[in-house]
Amino acid sequence: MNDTIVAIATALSNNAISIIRLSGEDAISKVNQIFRGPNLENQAANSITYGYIVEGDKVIDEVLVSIFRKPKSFTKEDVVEINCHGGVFVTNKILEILLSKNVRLAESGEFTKRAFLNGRIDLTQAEAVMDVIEAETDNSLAIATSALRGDVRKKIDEFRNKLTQVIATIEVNIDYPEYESELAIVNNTINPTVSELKEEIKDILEKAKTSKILKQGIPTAIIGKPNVGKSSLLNALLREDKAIVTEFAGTTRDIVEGKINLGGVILNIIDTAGIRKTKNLVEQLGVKKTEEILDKADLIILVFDYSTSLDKIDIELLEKTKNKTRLIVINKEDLEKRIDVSKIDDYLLLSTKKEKDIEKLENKIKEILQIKNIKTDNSYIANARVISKLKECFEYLENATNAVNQSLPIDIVNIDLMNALKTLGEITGDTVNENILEQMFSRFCLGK
Ligand SMILES: Nc1nc2c(ncn2[C@@H]2O[C@H](COP(=O)(O)OP(=O)(O)OP(=O)(O)O)[C@@H](O)[C@H]2O)c(=O)[nH]1
Ligand SMILES: [Mg+2]
Repeated sequence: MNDTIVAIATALSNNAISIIRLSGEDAISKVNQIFRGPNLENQAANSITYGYIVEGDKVIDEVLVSIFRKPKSFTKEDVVEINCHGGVFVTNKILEILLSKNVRLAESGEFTKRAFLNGRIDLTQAEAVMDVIEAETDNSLAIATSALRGDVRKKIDEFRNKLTQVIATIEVNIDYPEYESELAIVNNTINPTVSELKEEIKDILEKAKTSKILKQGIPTAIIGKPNVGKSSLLNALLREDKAIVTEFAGTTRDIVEGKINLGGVILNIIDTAGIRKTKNLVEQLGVKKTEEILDKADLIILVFDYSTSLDKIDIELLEKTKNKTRLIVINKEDLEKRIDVSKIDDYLLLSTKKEKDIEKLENKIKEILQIKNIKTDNSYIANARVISKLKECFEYLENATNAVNQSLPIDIVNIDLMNALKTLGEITGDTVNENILEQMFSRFCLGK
């Protein structure tokens, strides 16, 4: 039997309403002890009751109390939600009173963990709860809600069923070898199912890169020599004066970050210190950081100045970024031309001061990243843990194929298939160890 837990489910800042949530055997009776109004223990499931939270004779707040009775609740236990006024003080006060009644403060993610342990949702859905909360675009939200509704679970269950049937056939053969020949099992059962599963998993893994981009955004770095207008470019894209812009070279010393939403894809943009040979230590450190960022970025915006000629550093930067996904911008088009563009194949000439140019820049980025026609369906899976488990599963299936090709006995093939099946079970949480659960739910917010 689970003890009763409590947590504040809403953000702790002065708000219109806060929600304090309880789950467990005594959830209703504990709240009833500090409630003045109709007896909560007699209230129906899925009801809301008006009244007051009291401490002794003292009224603490006027509240609405929602009651969900097991098993029809988020955790499959009795759940109570107190809607109180959204002051930080009053919310904490009600929490304290409940704690003093021997209700335990919930750990991060404990409500969702209970929903999982009590079998209301599987691990992919539990993870999707977090993904919904963290979603920042329509696309990432669509992927997360699809997982929350159980689409990932259904897909994995489907894979597991197919694999289980194959394994069952093999095991029958091991017990009753006279029943069907090994060759027939390989041709009629193992080969068709394994290759079908591999195809489907491959499709998911191929889409995973896009899914990851949709979920996490694209790390993008603006680089170039000092004073070419990198910070101006960031500000123009953000439509906000976030980075400091001056006419002096070496203005940006530390990185400045911003996010933009381009057609449903988030670009996590970093403005960097201008790259030059310098004796100034602070600036040198900034430049070193820039090089690290260069490695991590998936899109580089390399900026040159239209009014100055290219020098050694510019050529070096062109060289350094040539194998990266990059966009070359030649800025300050409004000034007199001094740049020689013969060394640059593809670039966008613009001025950060012109809104029309910034729109052109956005379209060019979309073109480079091919983010025009992203349509998400339920084969998009963005969760890193699920993806890595699917990779593992694919490898076991690949081993099984190799074993078949080497004409190894089917009980050897079966070992790989069993491992593949176990990996799928880890995705949904049917075969999962306590450590993974701990790790996963500790990422959650309190009260979730
Ligand atoms: N004429 C003109 N000036 C620009 C344009 N874009 C930026 N500038 C000016 O160029 C100067 C440098 O701009 P910043 O954005 O600070 O350049 P930066 O590349 O971030 O420079 P550091 O941080 O020093 O590396 C400022 O005076 C800007 O106003 C442009 O399109 N045309
Ligand atoms: Mg700058």
